[in-house]
Amino acid sequence: FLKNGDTVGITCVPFSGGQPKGGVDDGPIEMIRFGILDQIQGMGYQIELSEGMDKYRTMQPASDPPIGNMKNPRYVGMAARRVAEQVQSHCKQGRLAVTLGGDHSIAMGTLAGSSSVYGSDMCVVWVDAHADINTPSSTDSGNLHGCPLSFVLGLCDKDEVPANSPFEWIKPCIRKNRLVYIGLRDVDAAEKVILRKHGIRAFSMHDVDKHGIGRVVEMALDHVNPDRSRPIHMSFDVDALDPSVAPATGTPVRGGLTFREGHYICEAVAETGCLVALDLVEVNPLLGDPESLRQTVAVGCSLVRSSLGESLL
Ligand code: EXY
Ligand code: MN
Ligand code: MN
Ligand code: MN
Repeated sequence: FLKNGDTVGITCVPFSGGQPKGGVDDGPIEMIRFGILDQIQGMGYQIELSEGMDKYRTMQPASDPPIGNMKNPRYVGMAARRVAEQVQSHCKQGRLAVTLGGDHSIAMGTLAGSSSVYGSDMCVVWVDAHADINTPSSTDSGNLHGCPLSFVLGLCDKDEVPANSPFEWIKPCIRKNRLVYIGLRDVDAAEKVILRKHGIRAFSMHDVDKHGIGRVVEMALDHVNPDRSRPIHMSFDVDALDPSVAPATGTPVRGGLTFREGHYICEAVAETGCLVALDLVEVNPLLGDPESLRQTVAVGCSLVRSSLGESLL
């Protein structure tokens, strides 16, 4: 799909309401300071930036008490809805939609937005240490960055998303057999039940060790996109990488992807020519020393460039 002169539509989402740690809302600005916009243009793309990124901070409601276990539900629901509109607008205009987070709760918006244009044939490659598939009732932490997939897959019961819910606007839009995970290693017991019940395919770090990253990516793509003809939305949580590679993130889990394994996934997806949307989330510049920050921001930018085909010859 992607050619020199094509347009990348970039949405910056300085948002941290899906989890308790401040700082992840500065992820996008740090990536911009590091030069991500110039880097993408330097690869030959035009760029279009969604407007009003500051609005994600000012739209926080004055009062936002929990609904059930869910924390900041109105803020998360409203922000994700705006993300959905911005991503949808890029996709409608044929731009590759790149979204820079922010915590991973914003993916309910990115996926709602991209799938509204590409339909239910679109497949999702979710690269993460975590499964992010808790439902409003299964989440122990109440942090909505651990829940985005349950909403877009339509796994929530009616009483979990009633008529006046902040998430009522999210329609089931991703098919269970069009979702595949790579990198999992910290999955809640309730999430394992959900994955098994719905037959959702997941390649954990155990699978990466066993088969190697080349084979894992091939099997993952064969599952969701056997002919390499369907549009792909990749949602890349930087905590999929080992904390030695990406230390500045809110929920690090040891035993993660190496620098090369992470990049290999991006390169292989770029190689399909099917990428239509990319999320790069959970970079938290406040966590750790200046060198951890620089390293994490740098690797985030480099994963974006690889997904846009930088390393293909
Ligand atoms: N499964 C845990 C929870 O639901 O709280 C941890 C979720 C962490 C989510 C990070 C961003 O990927
Ligand atoms: Mn995540
Ligand atoms: Mn994660
Ligand atoms: Mn838990």
